[in-house]
Amino acid sequence: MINIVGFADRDQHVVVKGGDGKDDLCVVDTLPQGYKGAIDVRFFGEAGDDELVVKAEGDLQSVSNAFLLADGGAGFDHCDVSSMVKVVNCES
Ligand SMILES: [Ca+2]
Repeated sequence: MINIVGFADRDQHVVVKGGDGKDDLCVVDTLPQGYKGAIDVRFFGEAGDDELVVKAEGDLQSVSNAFLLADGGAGFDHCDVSSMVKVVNCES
């Protein structure tokens, strides 16, 4: 489980890579009250059959620009994401 807790006055730029093998990865991005920055969170399962959970929570009202990605990569991957997250290469 990876928790991302941003600062109210800073942009977020995050890349997580699972590497080879079967990964069970969970990331929750909790935005503080009054967050006005940009979000760029990219989550890669890479090779193997992965379980990816990517969620954005907290104060999303004033986010200036958001890009959240869950990319399962090769293998048979399962993704569970919140509404803002773009999903690619996930089979279920
Ligand atoms: Ca994969």
